[in-house]
Amino acid sequence: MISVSGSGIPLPASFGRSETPVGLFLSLRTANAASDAGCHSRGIDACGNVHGRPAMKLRLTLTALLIVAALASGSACGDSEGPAGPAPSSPTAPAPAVTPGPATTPGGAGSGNLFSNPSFEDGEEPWISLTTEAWGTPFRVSGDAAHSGVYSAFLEMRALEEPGSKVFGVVQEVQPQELPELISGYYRVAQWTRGTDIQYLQFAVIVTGATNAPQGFPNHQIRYILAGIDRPPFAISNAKFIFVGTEEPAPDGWVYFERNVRQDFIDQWGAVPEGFSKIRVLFEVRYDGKEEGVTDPSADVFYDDLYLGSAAANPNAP
Ligand SMILES: [Ca+2]
Repeated sequence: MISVSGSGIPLPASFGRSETPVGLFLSLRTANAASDAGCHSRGIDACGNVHGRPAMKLRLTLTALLIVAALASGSACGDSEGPAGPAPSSPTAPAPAVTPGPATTPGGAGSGNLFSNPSFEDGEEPWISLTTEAWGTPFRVSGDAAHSGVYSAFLEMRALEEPGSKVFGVVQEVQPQELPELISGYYRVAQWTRGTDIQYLQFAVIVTGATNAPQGFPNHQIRYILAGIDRPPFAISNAKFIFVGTEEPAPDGWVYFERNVRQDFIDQWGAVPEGFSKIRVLFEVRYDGKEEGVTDPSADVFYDDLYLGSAAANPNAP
């Protein structure tokens, strides 16, 4: 089974940050346990609350003597303190892991589109490609093809010798208060060389932090297969697959796609997600389960005019 992060679920940046200060604090405590002077003079920050408060309140000679005696025993800032008590606050303390985002991400030209720069006419931002190991060459904005305007997002899939998965995609995160109703857009496949069984186009909707969804998952996903395969590419517990198209992609020509995301979450996960912190949407071409040394899989794929919003305001309706 492939990792649940296969289509891009990197650990949030705050995850790593939150550990560093704790580790640093433990290091300081360890160091101070071996340094009587540092422990005693720095009070709360260096030694923790338990030892800090009495040292500040009581400056009686007897107390000082007792503390010196305790330090001499090696226990004042040592393990006897145990893990109780939070890490000390400091200017370098990490921000809370979850902070409410803006109500909405500005849409394209007041269209009600939750995606910014949905037609790639304003450069790359805020679209990104992920940088996890499974991801290949990042997308780039290209003038070689466009459904509207001059530009589109270009994904150039090329296979490496190494076995397994490789994802080529363009991604945007939004933070609406409610799950949008509709997702739509266009893709165009300019070149397609099948070189392995599991080679396909998909878009994926990943909802993080839903409070009313089945618990025990890092997030809740629906992966929409657009072309290339007619069965799930692998088992993954936190994703449902919907097959929008299962044929080999037609060469050239823009292909329209749309799905009612709200209805799909009801059908697949039992409810429209609520209370979530963000929605990540990924548009991809990729392969999975490739054998080592096979370098035949190849594709040139464009995405353009991507939309996320109400069905009534869908500008892509053909
Ligand atoms: Ca465009």
